Amino acid sequence: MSFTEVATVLDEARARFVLLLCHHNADPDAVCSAYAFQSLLARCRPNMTSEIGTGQGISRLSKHILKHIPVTVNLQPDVEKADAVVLLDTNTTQQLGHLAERVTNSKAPIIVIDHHAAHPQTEQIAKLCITTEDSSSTCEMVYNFYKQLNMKPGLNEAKALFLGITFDTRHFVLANSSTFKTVSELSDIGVNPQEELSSLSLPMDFSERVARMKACRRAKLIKMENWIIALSHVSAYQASAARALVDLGAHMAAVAGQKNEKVEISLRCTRDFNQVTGIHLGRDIAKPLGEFLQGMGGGHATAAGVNGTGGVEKGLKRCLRLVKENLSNH
Ligand SMILES: [Mn+2]
Repeated sequence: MSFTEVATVLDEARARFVLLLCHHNADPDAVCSAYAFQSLLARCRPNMTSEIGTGQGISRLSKHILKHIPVTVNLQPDVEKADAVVLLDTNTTQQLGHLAERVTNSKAPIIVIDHHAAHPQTEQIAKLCITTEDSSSTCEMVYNFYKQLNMKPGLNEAKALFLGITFDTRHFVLANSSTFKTVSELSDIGVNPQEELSSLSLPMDFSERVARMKACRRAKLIKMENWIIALSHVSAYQASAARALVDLGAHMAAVAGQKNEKVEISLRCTRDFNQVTGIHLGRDIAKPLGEFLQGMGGGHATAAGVNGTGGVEKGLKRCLRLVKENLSNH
């Protein structure tokens, strides 16, 4: 899978304006791969202009990174104006948020560059899908495009690629040997890993620190089988507080917060808790808890959230009961 294929599609479309789209709440891998791709395109196809766009904004961490790297992201991209659309780190149109329909209906050729397997529906609408599943990140794929063209990314592009790779490999926990080779080459260009790593951690607000510590002080610990379940409540930053409780040692944490009649509950657990018990927080706890609280709940296996009505006490009590029931079911 090579950049030549991408260039062929763009040349055949006689593209003048290329739109590079990231998924909603674009993470550093999405934003940084789009940025490095944009620079590559500007160098090898100077007659083409391109723009980075996203349907529903970029993540807080991406915003933080953009303070150091000069990336411009258009939050209201003109899909209809594009002669070609490139989706980066995005393998379904749903991930484009409110741009999904406009991209699907676009007559311009669509190119997908992603390290996740292509969705069959995406393959149907795309002219070209480059999906390298053994790649650590979309950033590593874009770096390989540079190599194929015998080009070296500039310093800012190299920094961006480094940040995207670091983020997507969860600080190299998921890295493979090619990742380390890539990172070593990026360092040769002038990236200082120690310096860059610091821009991947968000400075924490004072109020968030207080919320996390209050949640810990108020936590009620329950031992079920050999699991420690922590329940707590705090008026803001519930998700951060639940994460803090799990970091401290709880296997699972539920942190509730009340605003008028509304209650919000964030759930977090360790990977181990999910794998051994088979409990999927989104499906098994948040969803029924949301229904019970006449609201909505859902999420991932180890991170989920619920919105509903009722008190903190009532919500946490039901949450604990759901955990108990699920534990005895497995
Ligand atoms: Mn990614």
